Amino acid sequence: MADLVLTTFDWVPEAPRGYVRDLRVRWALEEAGLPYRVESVPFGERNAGHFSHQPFGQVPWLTDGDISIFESGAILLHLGERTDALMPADPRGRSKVLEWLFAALNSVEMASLPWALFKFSGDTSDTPGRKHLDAFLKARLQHMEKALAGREWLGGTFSVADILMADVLRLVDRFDGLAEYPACRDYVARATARPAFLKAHADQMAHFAAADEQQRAKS
Ligand SMILES: N[C@@H](CCC(=O)N[C@@H](CS)C(=O)NCC(=O)O)C(=O)O
Repeated sequence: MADLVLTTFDWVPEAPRGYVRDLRVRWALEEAGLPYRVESVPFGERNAGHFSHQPFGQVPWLTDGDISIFESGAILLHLGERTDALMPADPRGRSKVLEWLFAALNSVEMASLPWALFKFSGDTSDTPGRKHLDAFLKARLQHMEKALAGREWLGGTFSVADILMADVLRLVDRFDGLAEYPACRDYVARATARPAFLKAHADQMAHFAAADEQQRAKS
């Protein structure tokens, strides 16, 4: 089996720690029990080598032997195709996972990310654009609340779609945006109680803490 190498930043500020998207990939790799190692690229200076793997100068990307893949959704799909632990092999089960995987990214995160960026920035202005964003997210969450009521996992069994959807909703929960959506909140709690998530999260936090430590040792 080819080596799996996940690349993330060497350091990020405190606020996004625990939410950097390499976590989605770590989580999937831990769920699947696939061995991997983590490499770092500078957060500050993004060189041509970085852009050759990730054309927006972002993280994460994954190399699987001589294949290099960017976009967390594409990476999770790639891993899902390697193991039933992340995506069922039968066409019906697979199509369920695919639709929810794209829904997480293209229907829910499309609304939740701009909303969360306002929250991160501390901007509390009540502009028409802001109200529009709040309403956009609310509409998506109302539908997710119905979709998740009485359902443990989106595709029947746990899959990469749940990794993406739970990670997307978890960021909303961080800013208390799920207060009126108990099924969404329970789903996030259920997903993030999984040992694979806990390990992935702890490893990401340790990765960035080690960078702080190295910085302190140098100064
Ligand atoms: N759609 C991309 C987004 C990747 C992304 O936003 N990465 C963030 C870290 S979570 C990043 O690299 N931010 C630095 C930047 O945009 O310059 C994915 O899901 O992989």
